[in-house]
Amino acid sequence: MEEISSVSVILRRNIFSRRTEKTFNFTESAGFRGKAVDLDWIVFRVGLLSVLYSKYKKATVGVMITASHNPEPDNGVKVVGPMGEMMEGSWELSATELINSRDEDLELTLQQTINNFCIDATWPASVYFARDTRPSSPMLAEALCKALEMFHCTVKDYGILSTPQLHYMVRCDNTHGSYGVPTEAGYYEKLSKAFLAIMQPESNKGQYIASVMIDGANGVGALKAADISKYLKHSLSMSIFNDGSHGKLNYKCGADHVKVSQTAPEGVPVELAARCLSFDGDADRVVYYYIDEGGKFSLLDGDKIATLVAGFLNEMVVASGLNLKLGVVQTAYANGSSTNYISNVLKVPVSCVSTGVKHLHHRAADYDVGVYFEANGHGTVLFSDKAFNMIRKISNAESGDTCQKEAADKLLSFVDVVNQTVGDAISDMLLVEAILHERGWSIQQWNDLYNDLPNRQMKVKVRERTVIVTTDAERKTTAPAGLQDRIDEIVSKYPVARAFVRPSGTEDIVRVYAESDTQEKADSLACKVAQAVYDMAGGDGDRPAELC
Ligand code: G16
Repeated sequence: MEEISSVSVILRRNIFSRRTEKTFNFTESAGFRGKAVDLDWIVFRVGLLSVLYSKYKKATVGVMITASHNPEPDNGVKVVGPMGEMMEGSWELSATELINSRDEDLELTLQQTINNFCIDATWPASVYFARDTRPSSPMLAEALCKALEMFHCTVKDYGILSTPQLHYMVRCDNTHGSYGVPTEAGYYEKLSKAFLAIMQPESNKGQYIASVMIDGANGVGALKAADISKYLKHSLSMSIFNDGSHGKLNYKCGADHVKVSQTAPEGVPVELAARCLSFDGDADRVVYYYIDEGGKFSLLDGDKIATLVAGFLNEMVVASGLNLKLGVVQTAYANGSSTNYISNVLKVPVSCVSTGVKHLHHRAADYDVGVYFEANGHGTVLFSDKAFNMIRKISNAESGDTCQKEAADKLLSFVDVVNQTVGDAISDMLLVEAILHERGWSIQQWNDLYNDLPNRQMKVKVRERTVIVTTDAERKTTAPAGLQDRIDEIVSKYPVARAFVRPSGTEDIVRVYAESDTQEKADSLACKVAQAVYDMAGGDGDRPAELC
């Protein structure tokens, strides 16, 4: 590939040259994240990677510039595969090598990637990209463009999009429109048409059927929620707060803040019993919450969404007369009560995988209908081709059971409300609202399905977080030596307790999760486990015990 030599020319001019000796990791789910000021050269290299990935896949791929839930000064970059999935795991190593390669070796590393993956260099690459609302994103988009321009590939710059919107665009392009139209209007039209078919606002005499208060995390989700509201007629009234007009991205607001702190965000006048929800910075996560009559804050996180969705879809599948395998995929963060509810009340199979959407997405694809949600609110539903075709067949049948046909018709609308490419805060909100409408439930009735075990998450700063190595879907550690025994010993002193630790893939910290039968015990357990991590894994800075 002759274009590769122009990479060296650019680097010789000191543009986008590697500016540090530090080693970086590129992960499939989170891509790469760090302080935005240090990232232009990394984004440039990810641009080169995306061109090779497109040639390898012989399809359009995507690049999203975002650091999602991270603070505003951070930024990051992710690569999206042709069907809207995350980049293949086998490319993670090459991505990491490309980022860490010395400038003088970059040409060779690119060539090695071409050889390793037997890439047809003549294939015309196609890369779609978008960015979130961070002030640093335009500068990083320019670095990306510089890489793409060198390869004469098809490039489409969507400007500001939510992460799931970009995933949707890439899939639409590669399925030649059968998944949808690869424009923002196409996205809004697809979702809203399906939502309106379920909600039927015309029957409600100009009154809104449902209403929500949205915390947009001062990010892209606020803009896109305002856009789709124009398509939703009187089906859903949205009051949007933290819309980015003032206030910092993800600061004391947004899905991650609400989930971890288990408190309402700043900037949202949470009203009694109102359905409130928070998106994260790139609108791929959503969590719900409300204040009850006793003034208590209740959080309905990804686990509550998964149980609502799985319970409803399971009933619809049965009502359609179909024999489809429906299952739920969770991670170790899933509240123990949710897992019990899914297995013992819904009687639906549930599996646990490592953190990161790509793990959940992959496992969910084993089911005909796979519902996956991380407790943090990141998730979606996958309908296999088999499931879709069977549902459509019942729906299109000219004779047959009317009730089964009605259920199948409805299921088809649900299929189209869902963005199956990746977790999508807007699509998930519509999915939840549609199910609550079908059930006739308030947020409190939804919450009453089961009681969460009290739980606590903490962060521990250590010198090198990769010293923590995990196994069993991150529920146990294998290193440093003795840490798991120490955690087991601590946990054994608490009733109905569980705790685990794992290195974060998006921040330079170790995460601790603990649950027990009271909030005090969950807090105390988290503190003790955090202290064990600090003591045994090279703690840095404040001792957790002092923060507890
Ligand atoms: C990203 C992934 C999520 C994952 C999260 C974990 O979230 O997309 O699937 O749950 O990272 O973060 P950590 O490894 O720091 O716990 P997001 O929303 O920030 O892109």
